[in-house]
Amino acid sequence: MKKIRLALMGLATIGLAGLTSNALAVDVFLDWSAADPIFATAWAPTGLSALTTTEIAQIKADVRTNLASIYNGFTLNFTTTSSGASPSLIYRSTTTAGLYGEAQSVDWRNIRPNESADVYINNFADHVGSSFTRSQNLTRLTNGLTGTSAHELGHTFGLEHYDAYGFSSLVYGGGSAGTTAYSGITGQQNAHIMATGASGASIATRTVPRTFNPWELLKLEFAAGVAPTLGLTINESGVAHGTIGTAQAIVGQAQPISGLTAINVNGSTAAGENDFYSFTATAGNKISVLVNAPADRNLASIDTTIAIFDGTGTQVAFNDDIRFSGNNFGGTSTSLYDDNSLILNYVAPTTGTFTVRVGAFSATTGLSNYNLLISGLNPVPEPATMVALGLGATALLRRRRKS
Ligand SMILES: [Ca+2]
Ligand SMILES: [Ca+2]
Ligand SMILES: [Ca+2]
Ligand SMILES: [Zn+2]
Repeated sequence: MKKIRLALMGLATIGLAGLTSNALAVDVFLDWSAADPIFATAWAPTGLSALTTTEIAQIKADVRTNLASIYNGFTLNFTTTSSGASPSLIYRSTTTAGLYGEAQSVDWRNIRPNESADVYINNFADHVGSSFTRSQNLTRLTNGLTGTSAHELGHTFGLEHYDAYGFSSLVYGGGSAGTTAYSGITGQQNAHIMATGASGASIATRTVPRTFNPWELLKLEFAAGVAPTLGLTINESGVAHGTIGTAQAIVGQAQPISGLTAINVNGSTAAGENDFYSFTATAGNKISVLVNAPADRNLASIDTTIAIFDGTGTQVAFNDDIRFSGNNFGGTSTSLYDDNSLILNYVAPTTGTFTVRVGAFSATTGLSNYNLLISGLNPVPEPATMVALGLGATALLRRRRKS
C-alpha cells in the first residue's frame, strides 16, 4: 500500500558502514533542571498536600533506578549531572494535551548518538487521583514517568511502536498472503516499553512497571554505543541474488541480552528488483523479519514488501505494510503505521533452509536502500554455507579442532 512519507528535510545522508562495538558506558543525562515546579500540576488531581522536596527527590531517584533496571545489560549510565554531549531526557512541560513525551527521532542503529527526548511532567496528572493513597499516587506517577522515559529514549535508539508486539508468545498468523491479523493478542503488548495509545496502552498499563520484550531488546542490541555486543550488520552481496536459487546465504549472530540470534543486512533495490536471502532455521525457531527504511537516512522512498519461502520454494508468510491497532496486529484491515514490512515470530515448521524476499510494492519504484533485520535464523553455518561465505576449508578444520 502506497503511503507518502514525511520527509525529514535538511539532514545529511549518514553512512552506515564502520559501526563497531563500544564497550564504554554512555552517560544518559536526566535533566530535571526545569522539573520541580511542574510536579504541582501533575499532583493536583490527588487533592493531597503538595509533594515535599524529599518526595520529589525520591521520584527522581526511583526513575533513575528503574531506568537502569529496564536497560540492564546495555552500556548506559544514567546520571543527573551533564557530562557534555550525551543522550538526554529532559523533564519539562507542554501545552499539548495528552502528550507524555517526544523523542528527537526514531534512530535505527543509533547513528546519531546524542539525541534528546522530552518527558512532559504536567500531562501525568491523569495518572493520579483522589481515590488512591499518597503512596499509591507516588508509585503511579513514578511508574508513568519511568515508562515514558524508557520509551522516548528507546525511540532515540531506534525502537518503534510496533516493537511492543514482539513478545515471544505471539505467533505469526497472517497465512501465506499475510492478509490475516495475528491471533492471541490480549494486551500483552502494553506490558512492554514501546506500547502507545495506538497499541491500546491505557492509564492502567502506564501506571505499572513495564519491561522490554525480546524483540525490543534485540533491536537495542543494534544500537551503536549502547549494545555491549553490537548486532552484526553486513552489506548485501554484489553478486546478483534475485531468485530463490541465487539467494545470498546469511547466518545469525547470537545476542546476549535478548537471547535471540540475528543479522542485519544493508541493501538496496532498483526498480523491479527483488533481493533474496537464505538461511537455515531449526524446527520451532521463531523467525522475525523487518524491512526498515528510515526516511531520514537515505533508506527512503520505498514501499517494501517481504515474503518468507520454505525449503520447497513455497511462500509461507508475507507482509506489505506494518499495521496494528490495540489487540489487532497484521492483516490488511488494521490501522496503517508504516509502509515498511514486518513479520513477527513465524514458527519454522521443519528444520531446513528458508528464504526471504525483499521487494517493493511498486515495480517502478526507484533505487532505494533498506535494512533487513532477521532474527531466529541459525547461528552456526553448515559447511556448504561457510564455503559460500568465503570461509575456506582450512578455517573450517581449524575451527573443528578447537571445538
Ligand atoms: Ca540516537
Ligand atoms: Ca539489491
Ligand atoms: Ca509496504
Ligand atoms: Zn512513542
